[in-house]
Amino acid sequence: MSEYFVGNKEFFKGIGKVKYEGPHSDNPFAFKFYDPEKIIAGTKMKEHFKFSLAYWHSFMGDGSDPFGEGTIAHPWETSDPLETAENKADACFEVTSKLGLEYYCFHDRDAAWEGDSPAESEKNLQTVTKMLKERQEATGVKLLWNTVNAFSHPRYANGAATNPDFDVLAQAGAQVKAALDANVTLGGENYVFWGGREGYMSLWNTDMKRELDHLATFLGMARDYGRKIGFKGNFLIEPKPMEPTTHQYDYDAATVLGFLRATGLDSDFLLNIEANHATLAGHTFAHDLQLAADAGMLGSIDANRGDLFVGWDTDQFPANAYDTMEAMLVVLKNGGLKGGGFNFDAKLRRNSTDPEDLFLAHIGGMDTFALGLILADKMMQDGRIDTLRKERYASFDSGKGSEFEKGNLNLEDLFAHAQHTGEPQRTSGKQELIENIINQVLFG
Ligand code: XUL
Ligand code: CO
Repeated sequence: MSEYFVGNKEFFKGIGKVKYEGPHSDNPFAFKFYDPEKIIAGTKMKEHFKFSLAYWHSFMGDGSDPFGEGTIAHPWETSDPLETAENKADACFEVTSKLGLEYYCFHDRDAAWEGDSPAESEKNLQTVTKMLKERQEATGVKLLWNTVNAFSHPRYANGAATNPDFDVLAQAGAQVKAALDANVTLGGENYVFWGGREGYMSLWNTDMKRELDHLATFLGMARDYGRKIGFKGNFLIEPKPMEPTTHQYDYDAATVLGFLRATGLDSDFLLNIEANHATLAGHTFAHDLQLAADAGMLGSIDANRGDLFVGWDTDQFPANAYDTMEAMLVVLKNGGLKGGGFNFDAKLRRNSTDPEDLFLAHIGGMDTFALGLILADKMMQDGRIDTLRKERYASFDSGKGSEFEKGNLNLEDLFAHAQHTGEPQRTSGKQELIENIINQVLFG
């Protein structure tokens, strides 16, 4: 038995603790770039990231798609839900410990099973919470966030907190109450709301205003309950533009920021930005990160990647260092995330059927972000791009431009200034130069 085995059963025998061996190692089970203790930009790599495993993809995702059944074996699945839950808990803490992932995330229905009533479901979750707590204590692995699955059960076909039927909304409320209780027992650092089916498919049968008002009231109730039972972390909203509904109320970072500010929820709720959700909304990952950071509301990250040739949420493991470099530039300049971490909301491809693939995927994801961090730091140290960007706005640093930024001018002042200065000189954005510098810094 491996020295890193922590539960009752070991599911990935033959795979031991994954270590850093550096960029020249040919060991597929070693990190090439992720060196947890290494200091980059004044902070240990592991502290920059707080990497997390996603229970749902790692232990529930079986490679099935709308065209075919699962392809990936789940040795933890049995006919007894209690035994299956315990097996999954063992698998979770085995994988996190062996990979050096310091955190995990789960939905209520990933970890526990649904009962015949809210009280029974709550009891099941409490049973599993005990198992998780024991394993957290044995390994030191912590809960980054948990959430509820209020979208898979048929009762949620018309949404959860935005369902037109109050009885369904109350079922979702019961789930959130039990999940917040579990969070506090487990010392969860954040709590997530992803929209699920909070949106609509046809405006003909939808009262959008009423549904959005209900969502705000529901989120406020969750906040109040969480604070009452001692939850001190951040509530996070995870934007997504589509899937499963046509129009999701939490479309993208800008939409969610507007909603939180309009409803006064912005003092307790931050954003959890997912790469593939940003790209589905027609933005880059960095765009949504930057919006959240500029608002002081960048809470956490769901680290994955989409396939730009495919128009849906493919939830692939990160592998593109150029994208992670852009993301890490935003995070570094923001001074990190506000209490969150990097959760691998990512799944294996349908044809990645070897048990070891789960390890290789996480190693790749962690290495790609580590590489992104190293490159972002290099870019910041080079400094040329930051200087070019700053210089573009030099006209606002003094004179009338500076008066404008301070709010000291009116429209007549703009008229007088325009009349006085005449046609402005054309100024290049220098995009090609910047792209050349990026390649030089990365590969030079
Ligand atoms: C769905 C998604 C979810 C959330 C948690 O696209 O990203 O897994 O992260 O509910
Ligand atoms: Co996600």
